[in-house]
Amino acid sequence: MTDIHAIAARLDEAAVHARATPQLKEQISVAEAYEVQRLSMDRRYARGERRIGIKMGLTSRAKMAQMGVEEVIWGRLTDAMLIDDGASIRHGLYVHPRVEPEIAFLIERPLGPSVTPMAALAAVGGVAAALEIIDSRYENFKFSLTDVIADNSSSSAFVVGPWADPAIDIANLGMVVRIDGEVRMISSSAAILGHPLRSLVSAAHAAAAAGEPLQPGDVVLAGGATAAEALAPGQHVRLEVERLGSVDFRVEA
Ligand code: OOG
Ligand code: MG
Repeated sequence: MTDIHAIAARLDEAAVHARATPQLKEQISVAEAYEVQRLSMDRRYARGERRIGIKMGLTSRAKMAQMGVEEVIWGRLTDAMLIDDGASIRHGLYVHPRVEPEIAFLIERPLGPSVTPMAALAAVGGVAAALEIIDSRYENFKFSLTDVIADNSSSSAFVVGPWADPAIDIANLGMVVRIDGEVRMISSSAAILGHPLRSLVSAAHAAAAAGEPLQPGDVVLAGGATAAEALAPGQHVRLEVERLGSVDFRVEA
């Protein structure tokens, strides 16, 4: 019998000690992988972390192609993962961190499991440029669909820019990432499932189905609009999203 508690403990330890772990040998279902994720999050909550939202993953073609997984996934975000806009992260706290440009939503009204994009938008209090720092706990950043789900969809940290008016049309906004001033990634918010609101609809569904529906104050990350880039100590990363504004952070050793 597969010991999903043992898998959750192994993945949590890998994250805590920033040490890569082999991919899962166990054949588990997608439902079991989400159960592992929940159990690993329980370990974080027991250490005092608080869930503050969820992140969607593999919502763009570029991300699916980069990771070789063709399924939209989700994970939980905690207060310990939230980095202040303009602050620094410590490279040594991660296994092999990467960064990707995203759009964030701030939830203002509860969201049930089946909402239309328009109903989802009506529950949003703000939208912002965001940078997600992902860090797979698996060796060489290689994983299967169930591996990555069990690993909380590589969640490790995120930075959110100033909240902008949700009335701004986010269908097709230019997104540019500069690393040390040099343009390194260019995309559009349309790369995220054709429209970032589709990702929010998926998030509402996933969260409610897991028994933890989106609540006022929750943050939702819609997913990377481009393939992710590896981070190195000393870098300064800045995302500018047309009409929404910008967000940045630094990488220390
Ligand atoms: C999985 C997490 C994907 C996104 O925005 O697509 C993700 C990974 O690529 O490690 O966060
Ligand atoms: Mg992401």
